[in-house]
Amino acid sequence: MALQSPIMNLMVAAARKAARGLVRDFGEVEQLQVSKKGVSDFVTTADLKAEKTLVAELNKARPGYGFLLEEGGVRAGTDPHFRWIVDPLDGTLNFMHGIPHFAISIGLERDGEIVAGVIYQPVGDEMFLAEKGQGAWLNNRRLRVSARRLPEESLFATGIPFKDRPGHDEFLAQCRAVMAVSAGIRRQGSAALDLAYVAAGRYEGYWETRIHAWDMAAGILLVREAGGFVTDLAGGSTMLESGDIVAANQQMHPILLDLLAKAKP
Ligand code: 2AM
Ligand code: CA
Repeated sequence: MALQSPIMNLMVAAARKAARGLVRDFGEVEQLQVSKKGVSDFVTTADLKAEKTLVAELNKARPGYGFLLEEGGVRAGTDPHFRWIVDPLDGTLNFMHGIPHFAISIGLERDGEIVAGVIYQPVGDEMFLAEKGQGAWLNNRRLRVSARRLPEESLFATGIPFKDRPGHDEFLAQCRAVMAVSAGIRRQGSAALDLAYVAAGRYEGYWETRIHAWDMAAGILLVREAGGFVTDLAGGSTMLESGDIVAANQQMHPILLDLLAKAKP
């Protein structure tokens, strides 16, 4: 592994341990297709177990740090400076449907700034790592955002607001605007992996609205450490609070911001 600091080693070990349980449970999902309710309860349990493992592992090594957890919410720590931001299973709907595109995301915040991030896709064994000032990595390979400069050659990722949430008309307008100028749009169902893929140069850009801090904390650092730009929809830095995020390489970031700003339902 290219990034070898104690904190990275801890985050990687915690992610691998929680992933073993998730992969085992993922293998069971296909057996459970008989009842939809059965699958959803099973996945909720898998998700909670993974979160418990992550909390236990991280807490063992850094007992004072607080947590912001997708399932467990805020857990205050005794150290006021550090906080883990954890999504134990990003891409839950994929997991539930037997689609192997899901990940564990762990971000570490120091005084409000993300300083370390791990996104682990266990089925493909892709470990995305970033540490502030140390670059972004996929397993042992240093990552760099894509060098494509033309929208018509660029591939963008996004996410669709869940059915019981607002924002569908805005989303459709945004898609129309991006579709009209780009090579294509992907909607793969894991915000954490969408960001990791921007860092890896697979997508030129990604945007989504109304998501959560745990979906994006680690991914924000990955994209920035790979040389990309990350802002909210207004070009500011309220992503974690607003839930709106635009991430892209240097050339596509202003273009994507402009397209989204002009897209009106
Ligand atoms: P999850 O799988 O942990 O639920 C899909 O667009 C991505 O956004 C996933 O990473 C999903 O996380 C996340 N997400 C969180 N809240 C969402 C919402 N209200 N609507 C759509 N996606 C949401
Ligand atoms: Ca999530």
